[in-house]
Amino acid sequence: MEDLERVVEALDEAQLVVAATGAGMSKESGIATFREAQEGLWERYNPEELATRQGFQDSPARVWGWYNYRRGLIAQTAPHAGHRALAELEELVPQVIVVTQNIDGFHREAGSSTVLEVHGNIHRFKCFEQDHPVEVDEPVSDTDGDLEPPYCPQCGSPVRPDVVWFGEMLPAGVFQQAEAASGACDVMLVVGTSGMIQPAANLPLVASAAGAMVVEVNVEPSQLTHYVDIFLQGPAGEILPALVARLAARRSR
Ligand code: BJW
Repeated sequence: MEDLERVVEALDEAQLVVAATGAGMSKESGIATFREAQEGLWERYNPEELATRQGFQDSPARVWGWYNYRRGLIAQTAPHAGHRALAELEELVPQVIVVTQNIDGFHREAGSSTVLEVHGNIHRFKCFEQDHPVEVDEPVSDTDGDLEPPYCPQCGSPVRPDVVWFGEMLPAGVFQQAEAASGACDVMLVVGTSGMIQPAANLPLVASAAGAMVVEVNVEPSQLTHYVDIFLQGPAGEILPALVARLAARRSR
C-alpha cells in the first residue's frame, strides 16, 4: 500500500490526531522559515540579538522594530490550503489538536479550534520585567529599522511580543498540554519543522514512544525523519489537503 493511503487508513481509525507544526507550515503563505539555506531568517538576522532577553535588554528598539516589521509581513499574508485542511480534519476525526511553534496565529484564523502555541503569538504583548499583559494598537512599519517600544502602564518596563526567545521557558501549562496530547494521540502529523529546537522537537518522540503513528510532512528530510514511521515528502499546502480529501472520500464510500 502506498504511504499516503497508509496514513489515510490510520487517520480513519484515529480518535485523537495531533498536528505538530513549524515554520515550513506557513512558508507557502509567504512567511520565511528560520534555518533554510539562503531564505531562512537566521541566515540574515542574528538570533542572539533579536530572539533572546539579552538582545532585548541591549536594544529594545532594535528588537521591537524587527517584530513590528514581521507583524506587518504577516498581516499581508493569510493561511493557505494546508492550514484549512487541518481545520477541516476536525469534521472527520473525533479530536484534533494543533501544537504549533509558529507565532503567526494562522491555525486559528483558518478555523482550527484547539491550538497550542508553544512559542507564543506575535499579536500578543507583555512587559519585559513582569510579564504584565499589555494591549498594543500600533501601526506596523514596512521596514525593519529601530522603533521605540511602548512602556507598560503598570510597571513602566518596555513592552515586548509575547513569544518565546532562546533560553526562555515555554508558556506555563501550554507545553504540558502539548506533551499530554502527544502521549495520547493515535496519529501525529509533524509538519514543516527542522526538529532542531527543544523542547518542541521532543514531542514526536513522545508520541512515538506511546505507540502513535508518526507521520512527517516536509519538503526535505529533517532531524526527525529518522524517527518517524512515514515520511511524506512535499509541501504542506499540497500534502495536507490531499490527505484530508482522501479521508473524506473514504468516508463517503
Ligand atoms: C516545509 C516547507 C513546506 C519548508 N512544507 N515543510 C537541549 C539541548 C540543547 C539545547 C537546548 C536543549 N533544550 C533547550 C535548549 C536551548 C534551545 C534550543 O533548542 N537550542 C537549539 C539551537 C539546540 N531551546 C530553548 O531555548 C527553548 N527554551 C527552553 O528550552 O527553555 C528551558 C530552558 C531554559 C534555559 C536554559 C535551558 C533550557 C526556547 C526555544 C524558543 C525558540 N524561539 C524561536 C523564535 C520564536 C519567536 C520568533 O518567531 O521570532 O522559535 S527560534 C525559531 O525556531 C522559532 C521556531 O518556532 C523554532 C523552530 O523552527 P522551525 O519551525 O523548526 O523552523 P526551521 O526554519 O528550523 O525549519 C523549517 C522546516 O520547514 C524545514 O525542515 C524545511 O525543510 C521545512 N519546509 N517549506 C513543508 N512548504
